Amino acid sequence: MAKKNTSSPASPAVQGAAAGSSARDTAVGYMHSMLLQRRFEEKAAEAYAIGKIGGFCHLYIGQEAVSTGTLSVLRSDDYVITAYRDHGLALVRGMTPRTVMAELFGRAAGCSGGKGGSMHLFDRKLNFLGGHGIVGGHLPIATGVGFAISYRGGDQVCVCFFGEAAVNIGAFHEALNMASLWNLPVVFIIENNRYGMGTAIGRSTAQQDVVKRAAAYAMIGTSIDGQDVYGVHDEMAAAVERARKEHRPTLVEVRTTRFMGHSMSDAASGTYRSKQELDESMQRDPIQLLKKKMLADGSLTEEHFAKLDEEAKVAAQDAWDFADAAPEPAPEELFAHVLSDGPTADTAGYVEAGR
Ligand SMILES: Cc1ncc(C[n+]2csc(CCOP(=O)(O)OP(=O)(O)O)c2C)c(N)n1
Ligand SMILES: [Mg+2]
Repeated sequence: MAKKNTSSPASPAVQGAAAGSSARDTAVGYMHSMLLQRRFEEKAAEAYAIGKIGGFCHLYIGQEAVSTGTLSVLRSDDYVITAYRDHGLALVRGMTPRTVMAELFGRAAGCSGGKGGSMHLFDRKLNFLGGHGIVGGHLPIATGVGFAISYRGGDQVCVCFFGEAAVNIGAFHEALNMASLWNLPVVFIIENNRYGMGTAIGRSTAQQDVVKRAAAYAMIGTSIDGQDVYGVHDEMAAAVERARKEHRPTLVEVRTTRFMGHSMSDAASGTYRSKQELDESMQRDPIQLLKKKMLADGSLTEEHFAKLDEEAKVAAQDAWDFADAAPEPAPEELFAHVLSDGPTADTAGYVEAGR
């Protein structure tokens, strides 16, 4: 695989949320994080429209407070796993815009060597375990990660994101049941945007109050507003603490809205949801809600907002330029990473220790 260039003009992590930061720095960090995700994906949409990105491409626009609020409470040795709507989470976890965009463009400098694309973002060093295309398929993996943490006596936590449609998949039941039975440190996060592709939750799910499912697994379940980054942070802090200290999993339902279509191949509204419904949801844009709060409490000015926004746009454009100029994978890469070559320098320790 070609050596990756990971340098980038903007740092994507939720800087301001680090312990000891001032309330203002935390707020600016949240804003930086959400703007970066938004402007990055707007660029990705543009690239998709002119054919620079192929395959599927599911945008996270509208849901940025969920990734920002949740990942701001994690340690770097915790684990993050998600479904295919993964660009925002990858950026907030610390993957560079260049590495993510190169993957979307199918270039060798991408995090998966350009062979995975939008749905398969992965970074072992960041404990970012994907990017999974099969609805609900990664939930048992999260439970397995929780088991591994517990077996080794660690105090890390695994946070697992999935859409509300995944609660109807059998793997949801298996994963939550085992996680609770074995007291595993996993936080299961339902990003409830009320649609699974073009199907409204009312047409697919008998119990629409999805968090009630927690009772079936003797697990604490909470429901929160996903557009308020502070609310997300606070609830996730409690759930992560419960996992880390008490070794108990939690089911958190985060109510949110995707502002775009299910993927780049369908319209944001006009088919399965009305423009009016979408317009009303967009009144609660997480970026605008945070901006309003910060302007009111004096932690932001219009000029500072414009500067942060410009930085995010520059980072997104830089990622595009980098990806566009990057080489495609070499033809022989077709045969690499198909079968295991055995232990590598990265994995040998685990194999030798029989773990
Ligand atoms: C097992 C399985 N069945 C069907 C699909 C096709 N599919 C892809 S996304 C999707 C909808 C999932 O919706 P949800 O879980 O609410 O996540 P969202 O897209 O809203 O983030 C479906 C049915 C799939 N990928 N995997
Ligand atoms: Mg959904």
